[in-house]
Amino acid sequence: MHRIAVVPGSFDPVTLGHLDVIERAAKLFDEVHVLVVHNPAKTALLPIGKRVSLISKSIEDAGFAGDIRVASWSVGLLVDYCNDVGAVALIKGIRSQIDVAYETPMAIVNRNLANIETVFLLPDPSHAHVSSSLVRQVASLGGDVAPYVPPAVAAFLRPGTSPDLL
Ligand code: COD
Repeated sequence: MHRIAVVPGSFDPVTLGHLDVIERAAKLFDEVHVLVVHNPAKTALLPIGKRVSLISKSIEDAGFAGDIRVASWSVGLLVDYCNDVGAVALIKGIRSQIDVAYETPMAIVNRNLANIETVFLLPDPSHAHVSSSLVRQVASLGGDVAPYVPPAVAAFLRPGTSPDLL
């Protein structure tokens, strides 16, 4: 059986923690869709299309093995996308008990809605403190985000990058 999993997120921007989870997912599933989803609870830094292109470039640069596709979704439930592409699982990265508490109710609702299982993956501990919101804050104050993000994102967010490009 060809098993498809979806790795959803805001990815605003994609971080080394996200990439770690994407690489682990690609080792477990035959096909992985990295899905950029607008989270209305967060104020966005990058437009969706730019997030998609930065993820694609970062995956290509990292040279991950496996069938990894990047897409975006804004028209309904996450599980609707899963059903559309025939995915059997959602993948969520877990950094701490806070992530477990945030993700568990969504995992149960997604299973009730469409029988889609959620798989929780732990990143390498070196990425456990990394978040997109931290990266957005450091970048907006002119700091260097290179330790937390793939090179393509660091180059894009380097101080001096025109806000018009964002
Ligand atoms: N290491 C490992 N994992 C990480 C790291 C890190 N350093 N940083 C983030 N992650 C994980 C997060 O825990 C999360 O699982 C994922 O990566 C994405 O993180 P973000 O911050 O990019 O994205 P979020 O948290 O804003 O999630 C956006 C979603 C749209 C995925 C989320 O809001 C969601 O699942 N919404 C459900 C929409 C829906 O259909 N609702 C109805 C039923 S619940």
